[in-house]
Amino acid sequence: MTTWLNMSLQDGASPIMEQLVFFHDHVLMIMLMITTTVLYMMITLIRNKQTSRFMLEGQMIETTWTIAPAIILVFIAMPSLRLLYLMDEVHNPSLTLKAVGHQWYWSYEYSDFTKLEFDSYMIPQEEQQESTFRLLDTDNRIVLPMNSPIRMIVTAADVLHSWTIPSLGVKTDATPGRLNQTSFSISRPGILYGQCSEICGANHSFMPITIESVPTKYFINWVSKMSE
Ligand SMILES: [Cu+2]
Repeated sequence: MTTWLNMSLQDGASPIMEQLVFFHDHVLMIMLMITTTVLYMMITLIRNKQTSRFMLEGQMIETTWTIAPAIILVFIAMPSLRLLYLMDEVHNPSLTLKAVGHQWYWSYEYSDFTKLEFDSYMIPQEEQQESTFRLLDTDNRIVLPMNSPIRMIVTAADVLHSWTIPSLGVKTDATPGRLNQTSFSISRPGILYGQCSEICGANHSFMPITIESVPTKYFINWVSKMSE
């Protein structure tokens, strides 16, 4: 999760998010290259007298500064498309989790098990403890096994919501009457936080998402305890 002085993106908790962070840094380097060049050009333009008795045209430089941006764009487009298609892929999942957005809480269904479903409300400020994070912790956390491919099915019951976990690189619209699919696998144990990312009404800021990523055997224990 994001803490104080944590600028830029959160640490990736899934292989996809790690790649997204690398791509972000890669694009930032290209931007740095462009902005320094443009800044240099602007300063030189200002510091020069714009007159010359001999120079009438510059075919070479004009060709260069037309083609160069196109080549730079290819270096951004290729890795971007690679990631786009990689994120869209569903690699035969070992577990399916369905999230339903409500005004204003999330409810979850583990469709692989019988009667394993629950609502997940934010813990209100009055009921906070030392260990809870304000506006981020929920009364019922999603428990998921780490290192296994998970299929997410996202939908909504009333208005538009968006199911988001920044450290997993997942953001899926929750639309009433539609099932949206995405997938991820969590690469480490821990608690992952997220929030609704679609302005959905008065309590939009108060319907957080909490994932507890645990080793598979802990997950199996949890499932058998929950479906008792
Ligand atoms: Cu919402």
